[in-house]
Amino acid sequence: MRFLDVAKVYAQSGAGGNGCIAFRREKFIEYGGPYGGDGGRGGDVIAEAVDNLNTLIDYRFQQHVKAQSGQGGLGKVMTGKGGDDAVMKVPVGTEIYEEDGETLIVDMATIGQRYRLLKGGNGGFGNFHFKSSTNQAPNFALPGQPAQERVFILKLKLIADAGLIGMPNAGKSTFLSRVSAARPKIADYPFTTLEPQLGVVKIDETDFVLADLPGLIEGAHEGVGLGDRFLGHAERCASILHLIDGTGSAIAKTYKTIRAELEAYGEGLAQKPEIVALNKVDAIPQKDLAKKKAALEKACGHKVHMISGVSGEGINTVLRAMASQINARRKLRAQEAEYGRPAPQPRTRAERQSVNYKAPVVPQPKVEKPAPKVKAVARKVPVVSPRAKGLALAKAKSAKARQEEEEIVTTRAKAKPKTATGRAKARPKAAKHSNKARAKKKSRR
Ligand SMILES: Nc1nc2c(ncn2[C@@H]2O[C@H](COP(=O)(O)OP(=O)(O)OP(=O)(O)O)[C@@H](O)[C@H]2O)c(=O)[nH]1
Ligand SMILES: [Mg+2]
Repeated sequence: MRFLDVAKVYAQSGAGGNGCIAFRREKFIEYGGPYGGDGGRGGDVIAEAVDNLNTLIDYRFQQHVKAQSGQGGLGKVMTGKGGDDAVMKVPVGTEIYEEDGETLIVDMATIGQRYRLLKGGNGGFGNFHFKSSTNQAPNFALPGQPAQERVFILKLKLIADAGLIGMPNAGKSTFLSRVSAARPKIADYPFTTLEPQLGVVKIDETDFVLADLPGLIEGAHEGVGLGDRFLGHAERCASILHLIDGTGSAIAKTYKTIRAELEAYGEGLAQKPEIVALNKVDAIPQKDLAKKKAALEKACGHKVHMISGVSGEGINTVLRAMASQINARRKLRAQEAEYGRPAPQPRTRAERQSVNYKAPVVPQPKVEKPAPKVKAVARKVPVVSPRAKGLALAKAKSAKARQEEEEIVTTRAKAKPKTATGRAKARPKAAKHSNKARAKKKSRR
């Protein structure tokens, strides 16, 4: 089966069914009234990631995906049948883009993931829906919503844990066939491998998927050779094994050429940690071995593995190095999955009211709170200038003196005149109430 990793698909959702205009006509039932049902919903277009697909080849032959339209409403207030959804089955790792091929809509990265790409139209309301006291015989209904249609670009980025990159004839396919049960084509001419090949590798306790990618040459980012489009499959890899043909002469230059292509491709590929291996050591003369290794180490700036895909030398060491990188990422992903899970939703009222309803109910021992410490707060002493102080003093003094004076006056006024016996003198009677005054009044009359 051919490998296809890019496909263009025209998709259309189902239109909604029209509402029905009908009236109830029955023997002995007068004024039956409106009786038309609603139209059925149109089907959606849904993308689903499935396990048993490895290529988008199906979309080479089926480029149009259409969901069913909803049926129109019927009399007796019968709703039309809804249209069936169209499910686009894609391999895990497929990215779905807009027609421009740049705007990512969804990344179908997990098995069983479903995503609605297009929504089916709603069915129109039948005339039964519009009956009211003021319009008891509506003779109209609504049409169903139209279908949506769009073009999608599907790009498959294989979910391999590790990828093999290098120049053509570096021995990538030989390496894959040595470490896995995959049987890719091997030959001593460039571009033997034209599409990615996958194999499952088992080392110690780790199983991982290794992808053999077609060879890269200088200018691949400009489309030279097979171009760099297969590098997309290395984007998701946790580990990248860079193989260099040890029998060649310009080893450092070869390494730098591939690095330049990774840089030119972008997408963070050049920043990924890589494992560098000098391949075909079985065919390198012993005297050149150290020199070539040193040259490559100088070019890449880190450890270089010496391996041979034919004799199997150094292969297990390289696989262990890859497995440790893969395990580190798997651990990270597991932690992400554990901590990043959606929070459980409270279902009952008591749960909703409780702040942390998932926390185990453990009786907590009572801890007596220590008395709160009272802090000594320094009083603020207002800063008063000596002149203001003097003025305030003088003011206070004069106020005091005035008060004393007032007190003396009031006590004097209150004090009653005393007789020789010491008793207070009786107050003189008012003149008009005295006997003399009365006698005077009488005489005047
Ligand atoms: N001596 C020796 N020859 C090797 C080794 N690995 C690969 N070869 C030979 O190198 C040639 C190319 O090997 P492939 O595995 O097809 O190389 P490739 O990197 O897959 O090449 P492309 O698919 O064209 O990119 C074949 O003739 C292999 O027999 C090795 O470890 N030692
Ligand atoms: Mg090959």
